Amino acid sequence: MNNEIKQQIFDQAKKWVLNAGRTIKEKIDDPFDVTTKSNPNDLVTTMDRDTEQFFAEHIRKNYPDHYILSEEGYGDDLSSMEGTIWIIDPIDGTMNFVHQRRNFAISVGIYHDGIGEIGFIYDVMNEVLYSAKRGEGSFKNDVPLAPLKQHVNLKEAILGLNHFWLCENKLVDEKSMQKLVRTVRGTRTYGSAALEFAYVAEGIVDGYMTMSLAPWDIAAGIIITKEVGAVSTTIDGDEIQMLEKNSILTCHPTIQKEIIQEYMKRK
Ligand code: 2AM
Ligand code: CA
Repeated sequence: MNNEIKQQIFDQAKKWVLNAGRTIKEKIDDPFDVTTKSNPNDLVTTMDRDTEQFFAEHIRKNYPDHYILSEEGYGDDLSSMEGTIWIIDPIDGTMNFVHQRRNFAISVGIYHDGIGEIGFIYDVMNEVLYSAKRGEGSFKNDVPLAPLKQHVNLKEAILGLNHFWLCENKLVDEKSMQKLVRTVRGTRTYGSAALEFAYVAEGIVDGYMTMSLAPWDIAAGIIITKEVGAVSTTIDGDEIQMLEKNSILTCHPTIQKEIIQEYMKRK
């Protein structure tokens, strides 16, 4: 993707993200329908669907040769990362949206032939836009984010993770996770994967780990964190496959190996 086209798509996508955010904020106190999807805690609202439809309609009209991979059904059924693909979560953190009316984000990652080129994570209620173009750094409301500091000691790190890691589960040894929680300085659970990625990019959290996320939860976050020097892999240290569900460890590079080797004990 050449720079001129990239800039044009970036400017256009930014306008749509801000517009969609403004609409959500204006309607935040309106009643909306809540239904469940894969499980009783997997929520979707009319706002999720309306926002995704807004993006899909605009993308299809303006970029008919682009593809869409998205959460609520307005996207394409894709089997390859070839071409230009908009990977969209209209509301990441729907549970927060429903219960708290805050701490949710719009997440848009734009990939070209499998390479992450443009990312937006918009914290709607705080009106904070994280953005990145590949090779040009990341920004928070147009102010450049500093590259991550040189070194992080795991003992002084704050990690984003939820409490399921510590419950008995089929994936990892919870005893090993308990040891990790006792080792680090602190843990946080924000409930929006996109915002957790944004906080890693901002350097206010040193890592974020999660057991299973869809492409739209991570697409923008991977681009925005990479630009400041964070690394994203599965919890086994493998490359993320964007068309599948993945476990995720995104963190400062100096703690990545230690977390994987010392604490991610598979069952
Ligand atoms: P969502 O709000 O867009 O569904 C919550 O810990 C994070 O995990 C959110 O980013 C949420 O995204 C994501 N997530 C992905 N799949 C989920 C599921 N099946 N149930 C709940 N949260 C899910
Ligand atoms: Ca969502």
